[in-house]
Amino acid sequence: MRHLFISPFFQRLRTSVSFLCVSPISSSLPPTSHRLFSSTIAVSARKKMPLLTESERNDQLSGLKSAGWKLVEGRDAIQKEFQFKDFNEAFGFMTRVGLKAEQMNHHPEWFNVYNKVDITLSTHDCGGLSQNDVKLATFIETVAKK
Ligand code: H2B
Repeated sequence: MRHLFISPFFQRLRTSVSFLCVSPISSSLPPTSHRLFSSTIAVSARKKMPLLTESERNDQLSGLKSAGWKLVEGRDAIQKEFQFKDFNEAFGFMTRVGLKAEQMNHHPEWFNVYNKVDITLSTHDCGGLSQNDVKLATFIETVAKK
């Protein structure tokens, strides 16, 4: 059985690796005849985020709770509702959070009506709260305060 070693660098990235290859067209042709071909292999392995440990929960969720984040009943997730002056401000906030979420490849569950944005954070890959939720919630707080 063959094993493919994927370094931690690639585990954190979903990336693609392209390579160029030069190979003889046929053994019957002179060795100077070559064809070029390229190929792309996708390295899509991603490191699974672990759930927050008990001490991480105590240390890192307490600050977010003071900022108004609440534990969701019946699932391992946090939730907070944000209110803005109008839709323009709410949508500007969602745009900034959305761009960060895409950069992190970690996306909020959210619901917007006019000037309100209700956000729930949880990590689907591990079925609960992970460092990604703490990181995104902390970023959301900095954006909301602006
Ligand atoms: N967002 C959240 N909140 N949790 C995840 O586990 C998650 C995500 N995983 N965004 C990512 C995308 C995964 O579904 C894709 C396939 O990379």
